Amino acid sequence: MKILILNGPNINMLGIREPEIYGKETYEDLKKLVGDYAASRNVDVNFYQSNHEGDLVDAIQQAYFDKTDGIVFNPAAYTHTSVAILDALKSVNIPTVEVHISDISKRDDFRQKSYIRDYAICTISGKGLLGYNLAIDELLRGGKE
Ligand code: CA2
Repeated sequence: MKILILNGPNINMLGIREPEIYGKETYEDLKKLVGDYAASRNVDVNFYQSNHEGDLVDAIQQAYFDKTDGIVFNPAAYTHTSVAILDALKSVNIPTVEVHISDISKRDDFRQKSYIRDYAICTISGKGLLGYNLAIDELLRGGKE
């Protein structure tokens, strides 16, 4: 099974600021944690992070041409704003799990809206970096191994 681990704006800043919300681990730590877990589950993972909405749209479209089986996606702030990203997901129709490191249900009002939630097969929020591994499990349960 081939999974894209896709992260939106500022996720590359993990561990650098706001550790009380997002923890002390860095984006490199995240890649190691998820990469090791994926290997243990015999899953082939690709990581991509961008601070740019259009680049995330391009990555979603590329996942279709690469015959990617599933997407683990933390759209970060674009969760709450981006119809373009929702449309890209709909256009490729690849099973997608929405992940948030923090529990967005307990945060600001503007974080309560998710354009991705209704499209995603499920949303994992507030489980820290472990949420990405739980998302892989969800895709393995729902997708082909
Ligand atoms: O909890 C999450 O994973 C979020 O998707 C993170 C986004 C936020 O806009 C969403 O509402 C919830 C923000 C990512 C910013 O990451 C930072 C990392 C270090 C320092 C500052 C921001």
